[in-house]
Amino acid sequence: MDLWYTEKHSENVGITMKTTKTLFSGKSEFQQLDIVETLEFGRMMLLDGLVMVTERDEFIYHDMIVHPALFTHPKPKKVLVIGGGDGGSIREIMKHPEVELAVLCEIDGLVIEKSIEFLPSMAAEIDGTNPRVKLHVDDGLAYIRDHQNEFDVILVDSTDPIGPAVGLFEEGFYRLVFSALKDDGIMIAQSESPFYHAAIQKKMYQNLREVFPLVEMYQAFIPTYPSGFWSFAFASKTYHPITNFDHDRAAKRKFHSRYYNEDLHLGAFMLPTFARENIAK
Ligand code: AG3
Repeated sequence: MDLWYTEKHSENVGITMKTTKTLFSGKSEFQQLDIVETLEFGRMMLLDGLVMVTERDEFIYHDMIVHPALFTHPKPKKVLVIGGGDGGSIREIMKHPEVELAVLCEIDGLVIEKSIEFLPSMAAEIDGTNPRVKLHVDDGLAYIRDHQNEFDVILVDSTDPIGPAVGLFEEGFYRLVFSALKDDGIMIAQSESPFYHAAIQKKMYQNLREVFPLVEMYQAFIPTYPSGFWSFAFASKTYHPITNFDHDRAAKRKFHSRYYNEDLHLGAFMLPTFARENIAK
């Protein structure tokens, strides 16, 4: 029997993968969670039917949500991840020796629990054994409301702006992130596909510019996300991702990264014209 899974990327287009078994399927208080085995991309986690991560291409997303900010900030000691319950972002943050503490604030405890069980290559650092990692099962909005002037870097590792993540794309949330950051803090947020999500990007970058003095977009190639062309927002109080980039520290990094490198860091901020236009002031 052939079992194929499709995520629709628009009314008329989708990505389809052959699957061999379902490892977990269940509903939490917030969303539907499925973890399936695919032939081409290894294990895959879906939230409300949308591809969040696959074992084969998650390295691209997690390299790119973490390393550009951590090699731009001169001393990233305290980092917060909002969302990211699969643990992939925390795994990459832990490769930076400057980081003393990484806090994961994920709204859905079931995502953490099932990632530890079925996605160990991502979740290894969130199983409670690393003293540099703290876990909070809480709404990101509620969490940062109680934290001011505390973090060097905040990563918003969210789903699409539908369901529980809607609030994470709004100006009010960005204001809370701004105050939770120290005076020279950086925020990174996944910012959807420039190809399919122009309207979402326009609003999101407008909201960010209301709050942060410096807002840039950078791109990555992620095969299993809509169009394969994905983006991240770099929002910052002082440091610029190119002029303040610590090229030397990135070039001498002591870990292997299969997507990120010191040259790609610069190239990722160069955008095709249509992507630039999505976020034009
Ligand atoms: N964050 C999900 C990005 C959105 C994917 N969208 C989609 N498939 N329609 C991934 C979290 C990884 N830590």
